Amino acid sequence: MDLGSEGRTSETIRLADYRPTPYAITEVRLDFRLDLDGTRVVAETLFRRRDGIAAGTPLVLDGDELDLAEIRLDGAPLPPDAWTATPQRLEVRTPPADDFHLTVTTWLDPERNTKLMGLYRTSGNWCTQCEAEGFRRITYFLDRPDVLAVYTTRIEAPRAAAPYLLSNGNRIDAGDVPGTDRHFAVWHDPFPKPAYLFAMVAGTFERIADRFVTASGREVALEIYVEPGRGARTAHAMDSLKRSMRWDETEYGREYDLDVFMIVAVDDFNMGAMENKGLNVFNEKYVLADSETATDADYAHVEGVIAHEYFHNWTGNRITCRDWFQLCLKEGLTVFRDQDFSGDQRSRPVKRIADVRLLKSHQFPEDAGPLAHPVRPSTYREINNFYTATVYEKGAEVVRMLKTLIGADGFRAGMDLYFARHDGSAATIEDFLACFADATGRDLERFKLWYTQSGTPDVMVSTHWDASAGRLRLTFDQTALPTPGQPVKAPMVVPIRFGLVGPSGDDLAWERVSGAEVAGDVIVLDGAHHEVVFEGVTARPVPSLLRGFSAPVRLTLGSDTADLLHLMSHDRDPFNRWQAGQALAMRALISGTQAARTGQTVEIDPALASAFAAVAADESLDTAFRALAITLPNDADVAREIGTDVDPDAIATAIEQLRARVATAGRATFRRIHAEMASSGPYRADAEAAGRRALRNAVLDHLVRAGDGDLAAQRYRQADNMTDRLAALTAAVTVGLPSAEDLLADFYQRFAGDPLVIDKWLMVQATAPRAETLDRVRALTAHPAFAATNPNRVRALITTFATGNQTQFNRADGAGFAFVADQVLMLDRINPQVAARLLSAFRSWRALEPRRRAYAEAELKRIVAAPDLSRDVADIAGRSLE
Ligand code: 0A1
Ligand code: ZN
Repeated sequence: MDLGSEGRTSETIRLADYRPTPYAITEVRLDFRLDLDGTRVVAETLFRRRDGIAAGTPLVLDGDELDLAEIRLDGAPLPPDAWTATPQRLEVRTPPADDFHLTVTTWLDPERNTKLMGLYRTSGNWCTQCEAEGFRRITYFLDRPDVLAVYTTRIEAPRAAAPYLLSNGNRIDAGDVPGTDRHFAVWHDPFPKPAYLFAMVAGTFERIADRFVTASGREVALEIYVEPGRGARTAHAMDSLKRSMRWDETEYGREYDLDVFMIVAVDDFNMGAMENKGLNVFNEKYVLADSETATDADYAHVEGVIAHEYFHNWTGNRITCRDWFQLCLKEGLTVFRDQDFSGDQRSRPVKRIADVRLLKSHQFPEDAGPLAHPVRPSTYREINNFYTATVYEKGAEVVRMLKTLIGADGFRAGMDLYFARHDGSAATIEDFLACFADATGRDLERFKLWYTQSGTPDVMVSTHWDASAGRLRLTFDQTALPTPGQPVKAPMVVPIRFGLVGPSGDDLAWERVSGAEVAGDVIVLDGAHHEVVFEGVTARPVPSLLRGFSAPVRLTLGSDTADLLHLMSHDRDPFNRWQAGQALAMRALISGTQAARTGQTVEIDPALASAFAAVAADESLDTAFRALAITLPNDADVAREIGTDVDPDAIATAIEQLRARVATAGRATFRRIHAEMASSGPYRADAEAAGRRALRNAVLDHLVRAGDGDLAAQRYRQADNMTDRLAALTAAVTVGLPSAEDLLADFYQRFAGDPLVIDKWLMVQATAPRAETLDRVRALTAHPAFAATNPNRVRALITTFATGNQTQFNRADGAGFAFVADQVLMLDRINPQVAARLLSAFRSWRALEPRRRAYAEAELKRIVAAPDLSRDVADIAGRSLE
């Protein structure tokens, strides 16, 4: 059995078992000697016994697949009986009573490291990834976030293979190694950090340099490193970085703290990007953008991820997490900050709608299925499996609710206190909440349930209007279904932002309100049942509740169609205007699905069909908002809403019918808008131009379905940017137009050799809702553009098929599940993280109708029974079946 410093077996790790390490590490000196056939690492670590720990207590260090060459203590070789080592663990039996140095030499083979954790090679360059537990694949260490040390890193490599040698902090030395073709660089990071924030990169890059002057007048060098030839595509990333740096100064008073801030873009990366101190490593997908190769959505993602990683410098790096259970402390908070930043850069409501769509499509199903876990979990088997929508997106919603409850000033005061109290240390959720409680005097004990209780609360609302008394009664009932390990739920604190919309569309006033805490335009529910009574309301109100999606709950409202139509055209809260349209469409889709299962067709209210055209034409609204408002719920949205006994084919039929109605009812309007939104003049990337493209492409989608198929091919051929080209291609392939094959072939030819763009080509094919798609996806796994070793390629083709193609992944014959399960088992040998993420596509299997459910279960059981599974895949498969 292998016990590392956390007492880890392959069993469950528990928050309740947290103990500090017996030894602290104050300093680390790393020496990387990179060669084409292998790497030698010498790590010299200074240990200090913590107060209260008995002298002679064994020192146990974590390792992972390590090859130990040598070990020395205070410079001298250690006798064989003084230590034991396996690839997973190093123990020094009786360390000295006083501070001591341990010098460990390991051999690494980055070329063969397909897990992309620790030191690996990508496009011929060397690169590290240490979060969460990758540092232990470089050397034996106390590899946990509460062990903070100061790092000095020397890198030596052949000059020709690695002209650039980078690590955290500031560069303090560099030069040639005399008499060789090698050179070196030495980096020193003065800020103590946990090992997961360590990074080292060496290789051949194109470097783009700029500068930033901080609010206090310090000059910071900004450097972006990309594959040679790609430098011209970094302008948007650099601009986003500068705007992020300024924003953190103005909004939070946080300045950057080193002399240089570097971003390196790599092709092989398990996630989006990584916030290593001073040396962010990015999946190149979130750095490179130009009009020919990136869509407007890609531009927004680059901006958001650059901001996210930069903001981690304070929320994550300067203040880090005590243990991995506290992951949301850095992630939820940093997502909240990047969302807020992006909201400031372009339309805030449009950004909010996009964030809520992401939350509902990724987090809600997670919270409703076997993989549900609290924002702060209390147990885990494999931490890599907890970089989830719950920790990130729901974690951000919790911070947003906190701000709603205590107000903007209280929130800023709490954040200031958080930075003042915890800078330079590793904190917990309790520490974080205490700052807001102390800064505002508000008791947050009950609010903390959002961190510890999983599942999405259901809030049912019923409305009673007494016209003669001018009284409105809103009855709220809060419940939550059981989730794994949590059979019984307590009521949460739910802030409901609201307005009472009057007949003319304006918000009505009231004289008195009782039944719950109401502060400004927020009702705070904190019990299972509330009757909130408004008195002195002068006209019949239509309640607009959960404005801006003020809490991550499922709100069920008894409103009738007329009320929703009223909100759809009048609510002054744009989020709820959008939401009202979606709710109306959803009702039609749910009855349409029921009808499709019994072979009937359902009548769709003509008022509903034409309401979409009316919003599309409403020029008082932002174009990007109009585009979202006419985009109907997709099949995953409907499946989630139905929740049990789901038949994806019936849902697809209902969606087809509603789309056809909306498209037919709106055709004249959509054609007019399509013409009006055509751009004159050259391409522009700004929000206004992007909004026009979004609206034009949203109406294109409707028109293509209403018979204007030729428009797709025409738009594809005329396109002078990727947003338009991809929208036209997607419409053609999704609808199955005769031109689709030609357009696909053209797209491939234009962009062959540009893997990020070819990913889009793979994605479009993987999402086509047709029976042939599975064979096509299978064939594409043998295409030269595909590589199972590259996470972006796998995600573009296979993960997109499993998560973005409801009818074909969930095929009634089970073939979609079988294919994905085969891929999971194959990928598990290469990269367990990627395999485990793909496997989580099965998370909603219990919601399916019985036949599909049986097929999915059989595949999960086949995976569980397979030999030599990684901990990552075994954990997801096991929990999926629990
Ligand atoms: N902290 C990063 C996410 C991240 C997590 C694990 C990784 O290793 C494979 C890489 C990145 C973020 O939130 O951006
Ligand atoms: Zn993050």
